[in-house]
Amino acid sequence: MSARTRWLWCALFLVSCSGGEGDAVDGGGGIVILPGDRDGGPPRDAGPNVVGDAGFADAGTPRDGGFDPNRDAGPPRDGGPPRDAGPGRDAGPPRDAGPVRDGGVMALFSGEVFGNTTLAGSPIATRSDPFIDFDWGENAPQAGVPADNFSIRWTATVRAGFSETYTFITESDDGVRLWVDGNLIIDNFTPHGVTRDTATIALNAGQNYDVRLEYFDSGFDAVIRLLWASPSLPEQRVAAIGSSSYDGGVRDGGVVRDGGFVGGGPSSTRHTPRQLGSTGAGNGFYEYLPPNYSASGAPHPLMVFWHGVGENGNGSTDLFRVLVNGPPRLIDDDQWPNNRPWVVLSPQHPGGGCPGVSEIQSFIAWAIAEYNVDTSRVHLTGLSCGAIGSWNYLGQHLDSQVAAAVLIAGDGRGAFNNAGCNLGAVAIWGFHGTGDTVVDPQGTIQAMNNLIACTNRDDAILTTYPGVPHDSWTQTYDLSAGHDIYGWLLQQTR
Ligand SMILES: [Ca+2]
Ligand SMILES: [Ca+2]
Repeated sequence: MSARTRWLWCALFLVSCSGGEGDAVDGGGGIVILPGDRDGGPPRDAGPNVVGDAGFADAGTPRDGGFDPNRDAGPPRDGGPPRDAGPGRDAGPPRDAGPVRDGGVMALFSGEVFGNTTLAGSPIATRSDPFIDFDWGENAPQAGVPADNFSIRWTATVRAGFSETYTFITESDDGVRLWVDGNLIIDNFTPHGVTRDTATIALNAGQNYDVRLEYFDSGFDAVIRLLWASPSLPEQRVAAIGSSSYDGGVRDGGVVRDGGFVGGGPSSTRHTPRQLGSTGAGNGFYEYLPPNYSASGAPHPLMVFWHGVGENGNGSTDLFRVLVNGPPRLIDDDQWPNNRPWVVLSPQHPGGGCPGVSEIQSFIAWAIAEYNVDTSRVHLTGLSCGAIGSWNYLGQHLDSQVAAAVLIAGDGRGAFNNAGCNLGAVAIWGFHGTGDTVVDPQGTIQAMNNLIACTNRDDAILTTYPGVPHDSWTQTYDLSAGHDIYGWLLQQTR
């Protein structure tokens, strides 16, 4: 969802979307949902140490006896060669040869481009697009195609998320016509300036539909967009459905036709909602695929992000809440650089409370089987309730799936009590604002200091933000606090 859409939603539903969630936790016990809001706390930069040192909140004197401020500044403390430098870690044959692995590829609109306005003759070029959303101005749409007097036919398969009346919307300069499920529902194949056309059609949840859009530009500007909306679906670009394993074998709309690799546009173009029930996962989730991801290429690291309690939801109509904070927000806002190599999955926890241990374990297991990912580089991250659940998961499953975790404003005391120094098998970087009145900062501080005191830890880092309230995640995930969590995670292997 765009930032605009998100704020509209926030306004409509009176939900705090900047902080996004609030929860109170009594040492891993019961959760109390508060009207939490990061704006309710003291100003983020009011702490004595925050402003002075380029805004690095943890640059000050350690406040938590035993915490060495240099721990997160120097080279890796194990002093040895990088742990992923050993021979052969990635040298094996692609692990994605099996039939399962071709899930998760992104489907695209497949386009044929013609050198006239009537789609006549043979195509002069082809193209593959995650969305139809273009304003080419007076330029040509691509190399080898004229700037005027061209036409494009796009085809794809889409899937309805709801059994509702959908409105299909085109914005075009010049002509457009649109078929859904074989029905010509928009027919404005005439020269014109940018024009919005709409048509409605009833669709059924979970059903696949063929979409064909034909478009031409006869001169001057060239614009074409394809959007849809329903009572439950905010207006947004139409996305083709995502993978052969989800759709029963419709592969030709997808990456197979495009050399087998996902494209390299802005991050949001590869971010796809996967509603509960549309995949084999136990949660609805948002899926981000990095550029060049493919089912058969080099495996990518996997990041699994768990949100806070305010973003809990049913995994389908509520799924967009996942976009409120953390990596999925950055991805959706195109603030996620293409050189971050992870497949990022952001599941939505249903019901109340925080995600459970088995819920997290099962989701990761499914993801590892479904996507072409490097199982030595599975990284877990979460904020608030998502961090609490992740801590609890680590306390039981240690490094059986995960190499490292970045856990923000959570509570790891129960995990340490459970696993003791064995928790050190996972590299953990814990963050907490000391002004947090929603989740006790000691939940992170005590757990991390206990872990740091262990001799067999892999890597353990504590960063506190003096005076910062519950929302310490925004400045952590967007790197504005100056801690390169992404670079650090990529160094961590299992
Ligand atoms: Ca033109
Ligand atoms: Ca035109």
